[in-house]
Amino acid sequence: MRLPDFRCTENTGGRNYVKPIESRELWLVRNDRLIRVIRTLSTLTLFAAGVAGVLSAQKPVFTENFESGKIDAAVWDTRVAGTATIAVEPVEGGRGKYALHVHYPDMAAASYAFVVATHLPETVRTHFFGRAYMKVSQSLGNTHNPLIFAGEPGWQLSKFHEIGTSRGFWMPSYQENKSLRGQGRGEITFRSETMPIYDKWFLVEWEFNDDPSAITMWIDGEKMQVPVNGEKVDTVKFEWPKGSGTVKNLVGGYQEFGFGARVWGAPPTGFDIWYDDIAIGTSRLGPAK
Ligand SMILES: [Ca+2]
Repeated sequence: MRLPDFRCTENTGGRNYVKPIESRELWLVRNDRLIRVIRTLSTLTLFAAGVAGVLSAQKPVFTENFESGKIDAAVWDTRVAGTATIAVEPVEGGRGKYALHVHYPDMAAASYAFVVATHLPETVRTHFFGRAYMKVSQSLGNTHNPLIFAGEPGWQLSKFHEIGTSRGFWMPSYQENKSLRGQGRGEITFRSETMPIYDKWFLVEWEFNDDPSAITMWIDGEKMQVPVNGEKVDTVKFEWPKGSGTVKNLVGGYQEFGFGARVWGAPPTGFDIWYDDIAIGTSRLGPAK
């Protein structure tokens, strides 16, 4: 490398002289600083790549914003019984133009309407986080209303974790709906003291775990506490059969992810529920970007 010309002229007391060595040293010091800056930048670049890797790991494995304007049959199984209906429709004031709309009529009995995603990857088989924006038209009444579930194949005759409501409050639960009554069928429910927000879009997030079996929920970013044995807890845990000590593999792997509405009983007054910007991932997802 050719060094620059270091000679510089100073005027001291009317005499000019040259100080080449000092300038050369200065150049070398500066060059050394430059190398250190380059090394620091390289380290920062590697760090940034690491952060990007972590962030990409947080990307959802599944998203649905319904902006195609229809229930995509390649993504969703539609499971409907009785008079409840489910469809993708334009929604004023929603998230984008379209959302998933479930209508549950007055006095409807033995009815449900769900869309179920069945092709999610192995990475969310045992443990996953979910997010959805929801709007609920009015009180969901006192009945037990399953709304969101994840479980083994075959819903509604399957084992699954569920988010529903009961007596008008959010209620996470474990459901063994696979076996016949008296032959293992049953449920573990934890009714909260938190009501759904009505007539307004809100964000619901959840963490489902099959090892150990547990559910955590957030409403508009705030962790929902649930009373268990007189104490408020952030996470409800399941043991099945009750008293068995078995707390893992209750669901047997999440292979179906369902969104809709069902009512055990017949609500005097029907209701409407909208879902939008649904996402599933391996870590907490937060609001839609
Ligand atoms: Ca939408």
